[in-house]
Amino acid sequence: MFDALSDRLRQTLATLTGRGRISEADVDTAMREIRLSLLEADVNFRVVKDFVARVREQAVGAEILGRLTAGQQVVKIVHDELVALLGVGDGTFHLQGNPAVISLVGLQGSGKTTTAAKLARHIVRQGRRPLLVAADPYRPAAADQLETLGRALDIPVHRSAAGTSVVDIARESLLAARRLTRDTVILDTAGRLSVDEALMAEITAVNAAVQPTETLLVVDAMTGQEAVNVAAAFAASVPVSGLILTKIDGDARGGSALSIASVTGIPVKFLGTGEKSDALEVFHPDRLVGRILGMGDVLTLVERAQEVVDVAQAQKLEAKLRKAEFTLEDMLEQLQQVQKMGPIGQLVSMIPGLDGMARDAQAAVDRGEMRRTEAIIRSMTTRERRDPGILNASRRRRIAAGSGTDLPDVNRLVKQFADMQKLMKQLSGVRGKGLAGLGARR
Ligand SMILES: Nc1nc2c(ncn2[C@@H]2O[C@H](COP(=O)(O)OP(=O)(O)OP(=O)(O)O)[C@@H](O)[C@H]2O)c(=O)[nH]1
Ligand SMILES: [Mg+2]
Repeated sequence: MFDALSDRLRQTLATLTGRGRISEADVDTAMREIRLSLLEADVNFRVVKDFVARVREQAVGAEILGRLTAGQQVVKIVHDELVALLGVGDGTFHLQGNPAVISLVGLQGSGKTTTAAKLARHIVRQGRRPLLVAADPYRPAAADQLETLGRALDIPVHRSAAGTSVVDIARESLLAARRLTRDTVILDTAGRLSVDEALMAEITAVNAAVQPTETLLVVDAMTGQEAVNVAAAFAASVPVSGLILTKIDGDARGGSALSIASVTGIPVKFLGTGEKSDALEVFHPDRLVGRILGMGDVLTLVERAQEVVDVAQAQKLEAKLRKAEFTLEDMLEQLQQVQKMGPIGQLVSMIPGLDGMARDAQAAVDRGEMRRTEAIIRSMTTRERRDPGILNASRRRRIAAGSGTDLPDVNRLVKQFADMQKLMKQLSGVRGKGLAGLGARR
């Protein structure tokens, strides 16, 4: 679905990364291209406007312009802003209570019944025991469809006697769940042709009667901006806790998927990617953006790093980084960790936009600079390690002499440390979830 957008964005960003230094005019050209790509992909125009303004503002900051690898930094900014755009609100899928109640709502044909089966299968794999509920009192065929799906997955389906109200169906299904020792109830409600008061009243009544932990709005991504309007209308009258975008596998341009969370303020929780019961993906904004921009596989990096870095330590480090308390002492510890990770050039090159740094890092290892770095840090006082800002010329000379290195070596390290601090801050700033956060989620 995102192919066209992906191609254009990649092309635009490639012209930036190809160049060492970029000017404000380069940024403007790139922003025009990005704006067009997004509009062509059918992203809501207001969303596009804000997005481009935010990216431009950061990209034009004096810190970036004219610097080497500036283009790559712009890529990073675009990446982070896209993640922020998609990652609105609390994306967790909540299953509290026994039984936990999940209600699926949405317009006719949006994919509720199909998605109910997909969700049931999804949570079975997490060790739960779902009960599917045909909560559509109007069409017996709807219950038949759900029963067929349930049978194929070996998941029981509850249906009440014809003519039972939705609220009563929901209540009865809770009793059925206890009887059948099922811990999760998934309500497949009736769809309507339009967002009307009767539909909203029904959803409100069901919510009051059985208090779902999740009221998920199922929207058809193929309907483009209409999907955004529908979601906004629902959100305005009933408490919707999350969105499920279906038919992402279709040939729509994907713009609704990119703007819907930002416009409605409701997090996307799942994507429907096909008609089969296994075609459901947990929504990870960072991964989708990675796919669209085709940049390095940060998650692979995280996995690799996790194999050697103890999670608790990583989290402690991350907290320090975020509070800018990361010191040279921590760097010393990190150096030792990094050496355990194997070829670091390879590792760092998996982070988008850091190819140049990967080469530098690998070269540093090859030249034995890690050991020299260690010696320099060991020659510092504790106070100096914690606050390199106090390292004036005479202190630096003393450290150089003490570690058997030269003044330029010390200067370089202090500068590298400052750069590293900046980089780590960027890395840990991915929606407030840094390396440890990303890793711990898996
Ligand atoms: N390609 C594709 N088709 C889907 C997806 N989700 C649902 N469909 C198809 O969309 C059609 C409608 O799906 P249903 O699950 O019946 O929709 P519904 O919301 O339950 O419809 P009503 O109960 O009539 O309101 C079916 O043909 C599904 O196979 C998806 O993610 N991808
Ligand atoms: Mg249905």
